[in-house]
Amino acid sequence: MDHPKDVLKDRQFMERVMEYMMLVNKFEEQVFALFAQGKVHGTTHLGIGEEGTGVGSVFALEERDYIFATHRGHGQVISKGAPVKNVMAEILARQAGANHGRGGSMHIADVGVNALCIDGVLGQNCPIACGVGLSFKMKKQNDRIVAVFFGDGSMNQGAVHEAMNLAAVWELPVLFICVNNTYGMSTPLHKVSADTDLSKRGYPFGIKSVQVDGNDVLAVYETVREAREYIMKEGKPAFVVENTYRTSGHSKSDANQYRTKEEIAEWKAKSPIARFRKVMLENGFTEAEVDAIDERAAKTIDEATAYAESCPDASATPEQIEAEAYA
Ligand SMILES: Cc1ncc(C[n+]2csc(CCOP(=O)(O)OP(=O)(O)O)c2C)c(N)n1
Ligand SMILES: [Mg+2]
Repeated sequence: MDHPKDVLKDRQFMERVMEYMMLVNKFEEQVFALFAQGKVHGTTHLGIGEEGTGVGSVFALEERDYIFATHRGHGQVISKGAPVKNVMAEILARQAGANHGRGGSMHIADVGVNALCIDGVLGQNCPIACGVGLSFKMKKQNDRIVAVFFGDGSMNQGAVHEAMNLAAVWELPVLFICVNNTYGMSTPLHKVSADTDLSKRGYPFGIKSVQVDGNDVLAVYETVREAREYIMKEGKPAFVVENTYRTSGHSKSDANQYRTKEEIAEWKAKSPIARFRKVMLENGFTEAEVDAIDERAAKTIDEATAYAESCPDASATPEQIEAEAYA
C-alpha cells in the first residue's frame, strides 16, 4: 500500500481505512451471529470497538513486514491482507480456511501475507517475534520489521518483559504494540497495574515508547508509522500503547457483570468508526459516499459467509496431519 503524505487529502486512503474498519466490525458481528446459531465451534474473542487499533497499526506497516496478532486478532490479520473469505472459512472449520480449518478463531495465521501464528498463551508471541526480528537481522533483511500485538492484561507476563529486554540488547527490529482495551477478561487495568500508563514499561529497557488514542485511527496510523521509521533508522525496537475499549464481551460467554451499561454506552459513542465518519464528512466526503462504503463492506461479508458455508468441512486424515505438522 502507498503511504500518503497528507492523509486527509488522500481520498483513496481514507476510503480504504473506513472500508477496513467496517469490514472488521461486520466480520465480527457476523461471527457473533454464527456463534449464536451454533455454527462456530470452540470459542472466539471479538474486538468490537477496537477497530482503530488493528486497522490503523497494520496500515502503517509495509507488505514485507510481519505481524503476530493476539487471540482477539481478526482485525489485525484481515488488515494485513488475509482474504476475508478464508478467515471466515477458518472460523467455520472449513478445509478452505486460512489454516485448513484446524486453527479456528484463535489461531489464524496467513503466511502468504506475513501474518504469523497467533498463540493462545498470552505474551508468548513476543519472544517468538524476537526470533523473527533476529532472523531479519542475521539475513540482513534490513528493510522490514515485525510487529507484535498483545493486551494490557498480557503486559504483566514475564515473557513480554524478557522479550523487550532481549529486543533492546540485541537491537532487533521489533515493534511491540499493546492494545490496552482497559480490561483483561473481567479485571480492569488499575487492579493489576499500579501505574496505568503502560507506555512507561518500555523505559527500563531503553525502548522508545509512546501512547496514542486507539479510537483515533489516523492517530494510530501516524504513531505506528513514526515508530516504524524509528526502528528502520535506529535499528532498535519501539513500543506503542494504543488505548481503546472493547464494547463486545471478552469471549462468547460474557454477562458483562464487571462493568456498567453506562460505561459501555459511553465508549460506543466514542467508537472509532463513528469518529472517523465525522472526520470523513469534515474532509469532503458526503453521507451517501460513506454509506456506500458501508454497503460494500456488508456485501463482502455476506459473500464471504456464503462462500465459507458452501465449502467442505475440514478433514484431517493421518496423512494430512503428518504432512502439515511442523514438529
Ligand atoms: C498465560 C495465559 N494466562 C491466562 C490466559 C487466559 N486468558 C485468555 S484471554 C485473557 C485476558 C487477556 O487480557 P489482555 O491481555 O488485556 O487481552 P484482551 O483479552 O483484553 O484483548 C486471559 C487471562 C491465557 N490465555 N494465557
Ligand atoms: Mg485487555
